[in-house]
Amino acid sequence: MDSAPSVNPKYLENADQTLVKILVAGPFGVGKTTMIDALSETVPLHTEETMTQAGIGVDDLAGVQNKSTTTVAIDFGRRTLPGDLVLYLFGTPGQQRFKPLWEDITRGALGALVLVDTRRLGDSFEVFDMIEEQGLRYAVVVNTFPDTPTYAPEVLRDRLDLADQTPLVTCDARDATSSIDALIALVSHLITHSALDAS
Ligand SMILES: Nc1nc2c(ncn2[C@@H]2O[C@H](COP(=O)(O)OP(=O)(O)OP(=O)(O)O)[C@@H](O)[C@H]2O)c(=O)[nH]1
Ligand SMILES: [Mg+2]
Repeated sequence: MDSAPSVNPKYLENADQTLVKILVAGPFGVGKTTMIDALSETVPLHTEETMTQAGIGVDDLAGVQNKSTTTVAIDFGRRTLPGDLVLYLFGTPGQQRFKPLWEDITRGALGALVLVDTRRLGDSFEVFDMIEEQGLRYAVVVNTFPDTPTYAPEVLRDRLDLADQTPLVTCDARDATSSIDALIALVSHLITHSALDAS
């Protein structure tokens, strides 16, 4: 009697993929949730809550007046890059009051995209401190808004005190192609400077 080939349903086939956790960080309203929406090939997970009058004087909406919600826990998405590199994207909340959560979300990440808004550069310093305390490699992504002032890269590097090898790119977080370029800048940096082997 013929018997069916034995298949053990308990195990999945070995997929030849490299799985990497990437952080998307930055201060309040800089475009983290927007970028994960643009990048994710799966339906992203968001934890948005409506901003109420209680936030007036606490969460500064200057420059992002149309913003009506804020992330209160995490954003999550997934993006596969050529070479079967699967990036799990974890977005943090923006406000400094969530700092303990930033540190929790950061655990196990290989690198970070740090979004900055050049209209409010000072808001980014606390995020940079946290990323550097955690020893994460990162790329800096300037998310451009209509009234974003333009700085020469060397001026911006100086203002943000960036190391020479840290990638500095400009993007529109609403645009997938632009956001993927930022992600590739980070991944190239990680491949050059860390154990990540995408081959
Ligand atoms: N013009 C322009 N608007 C943007 C861009 N990225 C985001 N926005 C808008 O800016 C606002 C802020 O975007 P969010 O993605 O919520 O920012 P966030 O960093 O996730 O904010 P928090 O989670 O509250 O810290 C939203 O109203 C977006 O529609 C951009 O590249 N250009
Ligand atoms: Mg958000």
